[in-house]
Amino acid sequence: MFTISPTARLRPSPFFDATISEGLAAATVYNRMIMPAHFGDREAEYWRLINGVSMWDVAVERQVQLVGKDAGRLAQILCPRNLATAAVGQGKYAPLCNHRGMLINDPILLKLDEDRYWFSIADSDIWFWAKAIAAERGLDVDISEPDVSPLAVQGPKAEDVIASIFGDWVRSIKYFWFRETDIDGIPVALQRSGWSKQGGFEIYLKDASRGTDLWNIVKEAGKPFDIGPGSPMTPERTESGLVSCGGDTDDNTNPFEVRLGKYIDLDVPDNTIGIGALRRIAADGPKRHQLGLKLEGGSPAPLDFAWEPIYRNGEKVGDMTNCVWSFRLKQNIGYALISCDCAAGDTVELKRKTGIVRASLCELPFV
Ligand code: THG
Repeated sequence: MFTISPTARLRPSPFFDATISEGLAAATVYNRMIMPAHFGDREAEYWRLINGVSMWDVAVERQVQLVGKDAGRLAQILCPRNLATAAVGQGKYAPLCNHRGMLINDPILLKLDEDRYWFSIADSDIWFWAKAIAAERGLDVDISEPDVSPLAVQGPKAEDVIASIFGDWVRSIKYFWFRETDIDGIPVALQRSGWSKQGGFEIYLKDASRGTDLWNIVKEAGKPFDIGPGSPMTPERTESGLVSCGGDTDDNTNPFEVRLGKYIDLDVPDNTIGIGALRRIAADGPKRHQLGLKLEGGSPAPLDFAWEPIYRNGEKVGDMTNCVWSFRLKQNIGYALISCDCAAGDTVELKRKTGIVRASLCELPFV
């Protein structure tokens, strides 16, 4: 259809050459980097994730590193989840909000040391934000982007592939915990994590010059398990109820509306950004919530670039923020960000480009 023109502003991943060799067929842009989207057969890539093992270039999950005496203080100022209990070697899902209590990113926070952290970020410029807040608050912390690029290995056979590379000790790594290690002289951090509910690991490459080497090590170790290239998989993440921050959320979406309230601790210190607003929002009670949508009609019709309005009895009640063909449910499914007056079981109407489509609301996850 078209190609993306290279420019120095658009940083390639260390795995870029490898993904081109694998036959990259489509890409998107995320954190001002190119992110592989698929390799030509979405359905085969989907079933490989569900039944086997898939490897994904997710270097776009860029790291914002905090180092120094006040690194932990800054992490807590940025994040309205209580981080006091995080241990060295532990990762935590750590939604970030602005001063209005609206979501701006949903990183995983890795605590590498008492005074060293990485925010592994979703698609927004948290390094600007972190630097500005640290300067305004006069904190003793250095903020940088380290040479770190995650490679995800996901699916029910991922653990066997990772164990065959690193050893059986990886089997006892707990969810979101990680260890720094190396393989063939390539420095990495290995974490049990990844943006799917099929299980797996992420290998954080710590030397960008070794991207193709690491890709080939995983590819070779995965051969007995029929590994193949893939990417963060919209059908699977939708079936599984994972949130895409910036996709399912906008500038006016708070964490309680998209099922992230369990990661917000209202008793974090008063200097945490957005906590005052979040306490008010929690006290007022939710106005909107996130539900699943099951669309009538058989043909695959994904959401393209924008949210689509949802109506009930002629009145706009919310937006469909995501819509994709589910290979397991064999229907179009999506997410509704919708008035709390609407509940699972209700029928609504979508005004789509193709015309009016009826849909029923359900609880998430679908599977
Ligand atoms: N891996 C790494 N960094 C990332 C992502 C990733 N940064 C951006 C983006 N993805 C962050 N978003 C999420 C969202 C959800 C989860 C992981 C990353 C997730 N959630 C589980 C759930 O919702 O069920 C568990 C969360 C919990 O209970 O702690 O896994 O993929 N490196």
